[in-house]
Amino acid sequence: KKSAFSPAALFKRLGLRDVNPGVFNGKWTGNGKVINSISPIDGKVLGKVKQATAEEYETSVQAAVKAYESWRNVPAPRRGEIIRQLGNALRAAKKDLGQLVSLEAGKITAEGEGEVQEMIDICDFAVGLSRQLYGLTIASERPQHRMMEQWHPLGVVGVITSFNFPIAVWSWNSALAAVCGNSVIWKPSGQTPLTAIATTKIAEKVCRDNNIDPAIFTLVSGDAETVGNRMTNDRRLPLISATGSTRMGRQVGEVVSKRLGRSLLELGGNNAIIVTPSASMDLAVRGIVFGAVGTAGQRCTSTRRVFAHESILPQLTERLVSAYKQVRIGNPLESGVLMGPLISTRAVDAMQTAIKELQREGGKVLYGGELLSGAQFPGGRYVRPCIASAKGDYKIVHEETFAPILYLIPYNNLDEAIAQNNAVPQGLSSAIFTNEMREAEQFLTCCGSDCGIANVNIGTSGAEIGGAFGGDKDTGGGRESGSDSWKAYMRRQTVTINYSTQLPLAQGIQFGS
Ligand code: UN1
Repeated sequence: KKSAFSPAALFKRLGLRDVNPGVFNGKWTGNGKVINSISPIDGKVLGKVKQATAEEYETSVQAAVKAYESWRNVPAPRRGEIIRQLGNALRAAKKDLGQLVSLEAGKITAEGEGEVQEMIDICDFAVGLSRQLYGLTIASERPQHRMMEQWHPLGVVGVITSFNFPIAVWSWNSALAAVCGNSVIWKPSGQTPLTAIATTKIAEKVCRDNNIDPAIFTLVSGDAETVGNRMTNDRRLPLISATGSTRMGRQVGEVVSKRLGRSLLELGGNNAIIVTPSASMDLAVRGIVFGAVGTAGQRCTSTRRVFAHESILPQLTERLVSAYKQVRIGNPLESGVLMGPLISTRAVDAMQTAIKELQREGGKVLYGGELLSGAQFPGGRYVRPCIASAKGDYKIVHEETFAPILYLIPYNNLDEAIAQNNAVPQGLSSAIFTNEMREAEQFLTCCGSDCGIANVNIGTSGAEIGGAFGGDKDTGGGRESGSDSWKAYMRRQTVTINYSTQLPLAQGIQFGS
């Protein structure tokens, strides 16, 4: 009997094979190390990917530079048209690509498709943006002078992505970078190389249909040594946009800043929800469960800490435990399943270590946390999501464990809860559930949450693409996706034009006669 997630037909539709070249720079190549893409669903090999050699990295950068040099001359709205077509191609492939995300990253179907929807949304956003790359005009202090600023493309943008949003984060960067006139060189996660290949094939076809050099969307699969480090050190890449752990981001940031390049970092989160006595318990429970259990706790926006007012903590705990008991765990492609596997057995180990550490510090497991075994949980990556009681100052609570562990922490007054929200190194997402206008507003003041994302009566995860996405402190400071994040992919040029017959100097300086 064939297993429910036999990928053969899907692979064919997406142009994948058993062994796939993992480098695209106008041509598909890959003569480096061959890696396995392992499905976390059953721990079996989904397919093989031939990664880049050092020489192929070099050829790829050259191809991306060359593609940029003609792409930057294509008018921005015309670049938008290519991205509009990319959005439509993604619409057509939504189910297939979503399923591949499920196979390779272990997301449930709704979340796999949701990831593709984020790609479609950012394409739409970028199309509009392609006619709105506005600069300012500025009043000059000199007569018959005009000042303005204009935005030019940067060049080749390096994009490093993580397994948990294996393609959406590429699209946030690439759709914007492309309408801004840049080309992109992409190093995908070694855990999700097939989704990267399938996505690049879709982008390649759109380019070819339009006679655009497809190397504007260059792909270089490979490890840190062969590809990642070369990218961060490469002066031909003026911007490196990297998503992943704080440890990785610190390295990237250091190396890139040493050559005075720009980096756009989306690193760890340690996101908290504050639940006040006036909150709607129903909303809070739903927000917390989606934030903590969704994507098996492997979003950078996942809810990891809950600060509940001590008067409602017992009730909230009970509601959460009973909601957790309803969560169906299993093959993420099966309907009704809400939580799939963790990405790797290493992630399972990290979760177990964190739980032990928590207990050592005095915390208690209130529900779950264990590794699941048995025929319906093959591959050793399925866990029961964990609810634990904790204190805000435990060391482990200040760390981001990329797994479904939720720390429940009592608080007594809101100032203290906000202080604890802010007491961790990370600063990505945060939320308050309250029906008290004063509490909500306090949370949003300059003395409130210190995170890049602050929500009221919405959980910490599941942001729309229209806002700027990112956070401060150890989260890295980058903002990507919506709002004016496009400016990160362009260089600003201030222009002063003199249309008089004199040469007046600024600040009224007289220089000679
Ligand atoms: C990530 O986990 O790296 O806000 C990105 C969210 C998603 C994106 C998460 N839209 O949860």
